Amino acid sequence: QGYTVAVVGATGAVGQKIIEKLVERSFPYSKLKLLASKRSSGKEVEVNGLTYTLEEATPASFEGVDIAFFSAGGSISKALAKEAVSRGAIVVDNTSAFRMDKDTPLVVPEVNKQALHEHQGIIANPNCSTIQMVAALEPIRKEYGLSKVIVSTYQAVSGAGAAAIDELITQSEAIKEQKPNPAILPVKSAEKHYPIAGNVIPQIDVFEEDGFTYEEHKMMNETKKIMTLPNLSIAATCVRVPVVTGHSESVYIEIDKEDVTVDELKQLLSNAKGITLQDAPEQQQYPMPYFATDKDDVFVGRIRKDPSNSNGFHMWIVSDNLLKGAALNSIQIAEALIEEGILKEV
Ligand code: A2P
Ligand code: 11C
Repeated sequence: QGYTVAVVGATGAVGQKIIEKLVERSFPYSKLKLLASKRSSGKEVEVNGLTYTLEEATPASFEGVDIAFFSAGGSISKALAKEAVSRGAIVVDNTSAFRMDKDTPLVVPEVNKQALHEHQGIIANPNCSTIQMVAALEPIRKEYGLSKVIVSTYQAVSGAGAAAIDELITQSEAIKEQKPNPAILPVKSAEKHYPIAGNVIPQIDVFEEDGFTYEEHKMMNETKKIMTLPNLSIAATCVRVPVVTGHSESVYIEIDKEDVTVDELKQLLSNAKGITLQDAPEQQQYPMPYFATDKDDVFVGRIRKDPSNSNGFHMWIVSDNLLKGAALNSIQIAEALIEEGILKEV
């Protein structure tokens, strides 16, 4: 007894983590449908001791599915998510396809679980760099209010998919030959590609008219929507670094309350669910992506008061972009749908 679960993009960097987390967290599934492109159709994968055959994702794949996790790119979600909903499934979509639609809840459960009740069949999982930031900022907003955010990211290549991981590894192994032949980063469809090994690329996703990239717009717009702060002053600079997994963020915030101390912020964050405070400079203790990999929590450290604004604080936020940034948050959304009685009992 349990739910029929589909994973679309089951062979991808995030899809594989979704499968891992379904098993690890004992998600109550009785049937698992692993869907990918035609290229993968017929391949076999083992999950928790059982062998599954990958199928091509088509509208008919969703017959009888209760919950479908989509992580195969925005165009696949646009083509198939509504097909899944029309066949009775609830979709948790990890792409940007529906995030800003007014009828689509955009959810980080510890921030806005109640938004799930408004769903019309699709629930959007936010962008990875947004999730870890709002998870860390929500306890602060709740206690002290939040008026401004300026964030610069240091994002891992796994955010750009399995092929980008291969690109970094291949280039790193051949770094002395200096013939990197970049083909994926910064944006697969863009005219120019740059090496990522030994480099830092200040472009994630495509540029928009105002000079910000789509990734930067995602961070700004999604944060306002999730935190229900439409007038929040927020700006993002998103940067790709040669790290396989784990996004890092330098975040400056301004809060509404006067005279809050660094120790009070630390105390607040150390009690927050899903947050690990790693902030002991005297012991060189601070979050790093190397150590955040394969961990569920969002790690926060380097908390300092701004030298010229007593309402301003700086901090460093790190999390595994494939877990809390993607797969884990998606599963937590599904778990919340069950807890809230939204996903029908089976
Ligand atoms: P496939 O391995 O068959 O190409 P990543 O984000 O790591 O690049 O992974 C992308 C995921 O999206 C993979 O699982 C990939 O499957 C899947 N995918 C790509 N194109 C399609 C498609 N047309 N239909 C369904 N899944 C797709
Ligand atoms: C990256 N944040 O690191 C992106 C990946 O909107 O879900 C996630 C893209 C998205 O490249």
